Amino acid sequence: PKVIYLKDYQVPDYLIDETNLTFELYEDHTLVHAQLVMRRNPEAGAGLPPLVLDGQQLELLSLSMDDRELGAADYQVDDSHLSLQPVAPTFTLDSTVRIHPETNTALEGLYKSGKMFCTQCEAEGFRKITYYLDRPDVMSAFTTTVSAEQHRYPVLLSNGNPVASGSEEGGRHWATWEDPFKKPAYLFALVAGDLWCVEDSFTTMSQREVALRIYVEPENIDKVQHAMDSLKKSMRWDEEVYGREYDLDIFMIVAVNDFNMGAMENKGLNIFNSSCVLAKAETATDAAHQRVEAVVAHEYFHNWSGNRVTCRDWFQLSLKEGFTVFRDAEFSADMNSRTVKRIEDVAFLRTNQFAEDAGPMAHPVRPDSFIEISNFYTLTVYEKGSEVVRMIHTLLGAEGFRKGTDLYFERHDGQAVTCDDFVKAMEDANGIDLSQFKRWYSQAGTPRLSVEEAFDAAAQTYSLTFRQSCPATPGQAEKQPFVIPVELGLLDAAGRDLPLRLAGEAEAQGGNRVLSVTEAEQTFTFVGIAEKPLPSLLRGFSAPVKLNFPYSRDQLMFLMQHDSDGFNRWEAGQQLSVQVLQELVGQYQRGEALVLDQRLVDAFRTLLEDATLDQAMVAEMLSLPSEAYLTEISDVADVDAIHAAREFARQSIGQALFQPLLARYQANRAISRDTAYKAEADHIARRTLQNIALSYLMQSGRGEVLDACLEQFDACDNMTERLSALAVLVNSGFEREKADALARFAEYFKDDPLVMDQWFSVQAGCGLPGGLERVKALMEHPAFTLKNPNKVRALIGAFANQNLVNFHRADGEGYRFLADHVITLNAFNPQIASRQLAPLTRWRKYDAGRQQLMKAELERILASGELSSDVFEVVSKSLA
Ligand code: HT7
Ligand code: ZN
Repeated sequence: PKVIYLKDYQVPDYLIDETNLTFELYEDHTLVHAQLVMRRNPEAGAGLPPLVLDGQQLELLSLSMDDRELGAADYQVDDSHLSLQPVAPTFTLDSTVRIHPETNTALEGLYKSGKMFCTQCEAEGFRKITYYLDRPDVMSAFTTTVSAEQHRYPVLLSNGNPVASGSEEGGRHWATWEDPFKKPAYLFALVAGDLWCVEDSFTTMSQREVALRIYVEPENIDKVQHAMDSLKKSMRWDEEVYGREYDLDIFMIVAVNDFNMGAMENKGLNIFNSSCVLAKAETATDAAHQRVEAVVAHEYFHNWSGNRVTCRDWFQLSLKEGFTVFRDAEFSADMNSRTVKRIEDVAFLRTNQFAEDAGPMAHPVRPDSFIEISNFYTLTVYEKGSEVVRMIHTLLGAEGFRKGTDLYFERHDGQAVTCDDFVKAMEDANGIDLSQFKRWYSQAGTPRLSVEEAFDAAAQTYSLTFRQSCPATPGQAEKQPFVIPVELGLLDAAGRDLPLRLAGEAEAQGGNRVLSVTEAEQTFTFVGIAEKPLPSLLRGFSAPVKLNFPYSRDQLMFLMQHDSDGFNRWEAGQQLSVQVLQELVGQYQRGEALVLDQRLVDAFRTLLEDATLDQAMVAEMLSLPSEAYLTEISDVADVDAIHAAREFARQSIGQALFQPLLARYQANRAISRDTAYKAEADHIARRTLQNIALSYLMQSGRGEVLDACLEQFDACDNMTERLSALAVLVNSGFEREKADALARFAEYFKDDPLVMDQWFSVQAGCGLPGGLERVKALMEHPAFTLKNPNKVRALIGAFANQNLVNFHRADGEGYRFLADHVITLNAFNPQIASRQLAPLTRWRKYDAGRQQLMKAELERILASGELSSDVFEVVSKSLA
């Protein structure tokens, strides 16, 4: 397979001003007629080079240029291109191709999900629909006509505004849609199906009425209101916070069951994985409700950050994705608890993106090369990309950042641009130089930041010396220093923030400030500090780095109680837990009896007994770091020791704090019992704490807790409580009750695929012995199919990513199981196959025996026959 390099970028030779498409949808094929109004790109130089159009899996039926039919001698076709020689600088090209959506299992291009036709064109799916210049810097005005059998497909949708419709002979009908905004082909969408819709409207800030429609299959019509509410909140928020108004007369969302990712921001016609749009109390958890809110917002925000201003090429993917993730994170922070949202995002980033940064697929936020672009929809491009935008926000402040985004949108509306253009707008709007900062876009790897303190009582100075470094990553041995914004405070003995004055400054500038660390080693000296303070560093996780400061456990307990920054209160608790758990890991490895540091128990007791604390924060702080995070921070991860240590800590805490946990549980469950479900922050906080308490209590194995758990399982009115109770049972030793609950749950929800996904996941994540056998048995369940990506993620993905102790069993059977399924999936859905590979790529983290076994499976995949470029790229880079 060919490697594509950023340095080879060239402007397109030709442009497409107008794209007129007609789709004739049939059960055994589809005909696509494309009329492309084209011209030579004036920026590309003189002469008329050959026109090379992208096209894959297309059967060319006819081709004409300016109404002159072309014969086989006039063009060349191979499996990915159609080439021909234009004779004039402007011309119209007409083509007709036959395609087969009914057999398209890769879910890219035009395909069928159940009974409905739908599309997924990002990144390079449009070339499976018709011959085209399928690259994001070719932007065109699309008119689309869809024709299909009326009875089976009463709803016919495409981008833009509806302009005409009618009936045809033979029970068929048609509809024409016109999108006035020029767009790249990756934003094209088409849907045809028997769909119902919930309709609403939104009045924009300039008083225009926009029709809002969410289309779903009829059985899901009662699960749409939460998404509609989320959409309206998103539209208002983007007006208020960014001054961005929606532009078409109609905005549509369609839910489909078979979808490779979460959702897609096609202009005016967003297509969603049903898991990211459907939610009601009885079937979706709090987390699912929050995910729907976040994904609806994310896709809506793309209308400006992605659609109106798009990417010049796919190396710039983070231009739209990093920025839009930052926008959706801020939206969620404003709609819910800001601190909790930040805690969740940072925990996710540190566990998963840091692992990617430390592995064989490590790449910069703006990659330099790729084989298959689908492999670069990564945590680095999305999540780290968002952190990079957040750092710009931190450095410029909210006002400066808004000036920068205003300039960016104004300057580049209707253009396809680069990450450099984004940063330039920030620079120009604020009169600053971000050239060193841009290393965040080009250098891969997670920087280490170690901090040393020095207190001089006589001089009343306190110095912090920062040393930064960044490990080598594939293709990048040496790294230059980053600009690292470090938000910090200094706490006095009473836990108050001291006024902060740096040497040379006339006066103190508050008790919280941002230092810019720009050198490999750099010292900052604070003056007027009478007593040695305790530093609170990297508040709010102000930069995506691994911070190292030698806190004692007592200091961490102090920060847990007193830090004015909520995020750092949580962070202190996490660091304390990590120290304690690592001590237990050591004891386990040495064959010693495990002894839990009582300070952790005391800290948790204080949290539980203080009724004034925010319940959401208490819930976060009572959650121990995950096994995956403990793995990420280990040099060589001992899966068994980590599992044993964490389980022991959970049991000890459950026993030692039985009474306060029970009190919290009972109080919260009583309120839940008497209150109708709402997916609002205070309700969610109450249920989260209730369910964490329940999971600790269940460690005791006491009958009274089992009764409480069963009562919750049976009597609750919502999926959050029901699924938590089920998860706790599944992870317990109450075999009879577990089997009974699982069976009753499956019987009741067997017709709801999204609920069955949760049923699969809960069992796939169970760390009790025998996990692989349970997962293999579940693959035989009638509700399971490898053809549906949600099912693959729910069972295989959950097992390999969340059930580490079973996946990494020492005989390598977990690895063999995953490799077998990657090989199977490779044949019909390469994107999903490639994404499942991630756990195997992390082989360097494990002991020599497991390394051998994991590499052997990667080699077996490589030798298994015809590999897609998706799977080939990940496997070959992992073994390099
Ligand atoms: N921009 C969308 C990306 C996406 C995608 C990429 C590759 C293959 C399938 C896909 N489905 C959606 C989603 C987003 O970030 O908003
Ligand atoms: Zn996105």
